[in-house]
Amino acid sequence: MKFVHAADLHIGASPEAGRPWGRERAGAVSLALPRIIELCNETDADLLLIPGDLFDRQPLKKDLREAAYNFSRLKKAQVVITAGNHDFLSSDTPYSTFDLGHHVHLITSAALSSIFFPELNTEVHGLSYYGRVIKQPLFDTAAAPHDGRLHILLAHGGDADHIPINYTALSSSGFDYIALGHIHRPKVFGGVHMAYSGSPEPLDHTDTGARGCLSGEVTESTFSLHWHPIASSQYRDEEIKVLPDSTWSEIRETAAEALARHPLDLFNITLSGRRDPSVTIDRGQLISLGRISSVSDRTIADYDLDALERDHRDDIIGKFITAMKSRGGELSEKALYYGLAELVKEDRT
Ligand SMILES: [Mn+2]
Repeated sequence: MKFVHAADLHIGASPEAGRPWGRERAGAVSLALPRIIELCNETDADLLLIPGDLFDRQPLKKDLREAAYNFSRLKKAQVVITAGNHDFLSSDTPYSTFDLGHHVHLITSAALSSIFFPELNTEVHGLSYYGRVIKQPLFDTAAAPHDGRLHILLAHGGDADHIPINYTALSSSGFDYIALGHIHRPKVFGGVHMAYSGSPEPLDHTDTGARGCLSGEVTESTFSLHWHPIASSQYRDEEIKVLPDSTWSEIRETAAEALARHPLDLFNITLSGRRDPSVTIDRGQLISLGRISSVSDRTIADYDLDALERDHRDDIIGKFITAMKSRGGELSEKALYYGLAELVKEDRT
């Protein structure tokens, strides 16, 4: 049985909303499902497994119509979906009853239940959320029967408020594959048939690294799993080391060069090191270079300590320098520079 495992598509999410590249990011999120469908067709998959948060919130009819159209492009695969904590089911959501296609199966049960595919000799188990929070470890007691069928589990969760998971217990539950959802960073568990596919597109600036989905094949005796980085871009953490003689233009140029190296990607810029006290880090100017999602300034002003101590020997600045110098150690040195930045600021006002 060949499968594609994709979770946490969060259709309808608009990361980076309000930024010039926000609409493009929203477009990338909505393009993930057609890409996954394409992968199903290319790999000749029998099943598309979606363990939760296909949608970013309870879907409207128009969201469901779009999804149904995408699913109609599948040449062979049948789809099994469970609802997660974002797109949880309720009595009034059209999600529970909408016809997504004869080959698309939403498991609507709040307790573990299953769908059997006789032609694949495969039974897919799962449950759907009916609220944002489930604190009970509903998957820990799941067990696959020994009945000659292949058993697959869809499991959305893994933190205290969203079905906590004992991965050791789950890995010995006898399932031929456990398709996990909810954690957006992909994770394949070594030695056991269990994985988080992660979200196919990064959804937040902390989602650094490649994003995509998984494909695999399981038989009674063999198992394989492949990673497909299908995301249109990724977040990168970029550190710019500032030196006491770096000018602002030079710092800005270094950031621009990093952007040019990965023109499709998004950046979290961290500035570190010692800067000339007259150089001001202008976050707005950096962000206006484009595709910079966050700027963190960890630079400290590089003061001429001896000159300052001499010039200010009768006031608090000089006394502070003398006191901190005598302490020694890396921490005191940091405290000295941070404290000095504040004192000098006050001295000027
Ligand atoms: Mn989730």
